[in-house]
Amino acid sequence: MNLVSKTPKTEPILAQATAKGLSAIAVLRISGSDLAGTLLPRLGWALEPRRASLRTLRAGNGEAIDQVLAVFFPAPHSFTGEDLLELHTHGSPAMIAWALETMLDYGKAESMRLAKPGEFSERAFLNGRIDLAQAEAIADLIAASTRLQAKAALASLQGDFSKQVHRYLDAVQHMRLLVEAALDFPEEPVESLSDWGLENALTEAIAAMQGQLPAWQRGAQLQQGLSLALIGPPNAGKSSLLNAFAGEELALVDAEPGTTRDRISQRFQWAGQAIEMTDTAGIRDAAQAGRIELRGMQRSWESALRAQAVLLVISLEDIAPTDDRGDLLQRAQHHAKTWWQANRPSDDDPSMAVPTLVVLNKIDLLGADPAADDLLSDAISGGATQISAASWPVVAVSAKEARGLETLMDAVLNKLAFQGESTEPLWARLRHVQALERALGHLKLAQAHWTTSQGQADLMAEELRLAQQALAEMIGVWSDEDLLGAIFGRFCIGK
Ligand SMILES: Nc1nc2c(ncn2[C@@H]2O[C@H](COP(=O)(O)OP(=O)(O)OP(=O)(O)O)[C@@H](O)[C@H]2O)c(=O)[nH]1
Ligand SMILES: [Mg+2]
Repeated sequence: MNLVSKTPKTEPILAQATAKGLSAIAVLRISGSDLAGTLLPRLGWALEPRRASLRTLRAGNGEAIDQVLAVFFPAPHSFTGEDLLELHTHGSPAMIAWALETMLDYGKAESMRLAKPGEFSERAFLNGRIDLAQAEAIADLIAASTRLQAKAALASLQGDFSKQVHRYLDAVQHMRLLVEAALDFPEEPVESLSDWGLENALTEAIAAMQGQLPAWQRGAQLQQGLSLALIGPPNAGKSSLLNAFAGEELALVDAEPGTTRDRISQRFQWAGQAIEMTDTAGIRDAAQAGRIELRGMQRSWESALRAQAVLLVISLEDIAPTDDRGDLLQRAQHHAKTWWQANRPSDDDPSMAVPTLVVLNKIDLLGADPAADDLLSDAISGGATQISAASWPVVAVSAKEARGLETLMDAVLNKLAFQGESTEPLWARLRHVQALERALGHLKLAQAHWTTSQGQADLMAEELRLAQQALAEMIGVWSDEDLLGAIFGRFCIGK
């Protein structure tokens, strides 16, 4: 069912696979259909497959360019599926430029050219060495900015992700066969499809895919990074909190309310998770705010809407004092909710739907009060200080002393269901999540056709076909050229 047009691309391609600039060693890669019969003889090299050999690379006039380590991978057992030559040269940019030029000269007869970004991986895909999801995993592995991302991408490169998609594909393929059979034998009553297990197969497939969807969504989030917005009244310590997480003085902090006028975003890593945190202008009664302040506040709400979770920061100074720390947190939660009710743009504002956590800041102001120590030590151990019953957990922190940050981040990840599930997130891209959602949608329609209009096997057949198509697009057994161009265009050159 591979519908990808396999136009043979014969011209050899060449690229520096390592980063540009001065380095000890650089790697040049050449892929082509018959390097063994063309390039190698011209270089005057006989190379044992997959063995490193020390050779002198010479220009056309015989002048020595460099001592190189040459490794030859004959087709089809190479990364690209073609003949692949790797040269480990020394890392002088001038020398590398000379080596590349020389190689292009040697390969002139076959129209050797410099590779486009991702072209080696694209050939690997077109030659069936890897599927599309694996090709994307390579790009993600190269681009990974956290260990967790790298781990997830590697698992996918090794085929974990593709295997799962194949299982869904097999299930849908099986259902298609049943329905097509029913269409081919119209004299059979359609109810017999049920006897053949179609109904069950549909229910099972939907349940399985539905069950996986959150893990995929988390994987895609892992890929993109988790976005958090700091929202709250002026002076609560939002900017201080951003600085505490970032570990540097990014945003201005001042005792004067209204210090922050605009959004400031910072990316950092937390327990392997890439996080983008946005500090926003403090929000207060719009009637009292000036023109610029109003625009800043509007941007704060926009940030809340775009974030995956809102950290509603309030100050201990705004909570009526109490010795009972459970009570204190209750009051904090109540205060936060009242504040939100009074200040949100409108009742049906969509930012209301964003998962929210209450951050009770400035807990250090309780001073040497043993209750404060308890609160913080509890907060640090993630104990009873989080009230999650009312769906807005409260976490006590001190931005000034950078305390309680870990508990806060744990609570965020918990709230977003990042924890407690498999510690190995499944690598997925937004593209995959959307394709899975589409496939699910079609299966549900097929199910609806089954229950509402029994006998409409042709309608079911169409939905199943579309579901299969959506799944197949993920691993590239059914892709169009535009999609491929978009995917491989984002690769590094030399991959
Ligand atoms: N004691 C104490 N003071 C804090 C803490 N966090 C912030 N502050 C102080 O509170 C004041 C306001 O802090 P900011 O971080 O500017 O507050 P903000 O929420 O960004 O304020 P706006 O930008 O005006 O909305 C400053 O004087 C900070 O030093 C804290 O954890 N403990
Ligand atoms: Mg601020």
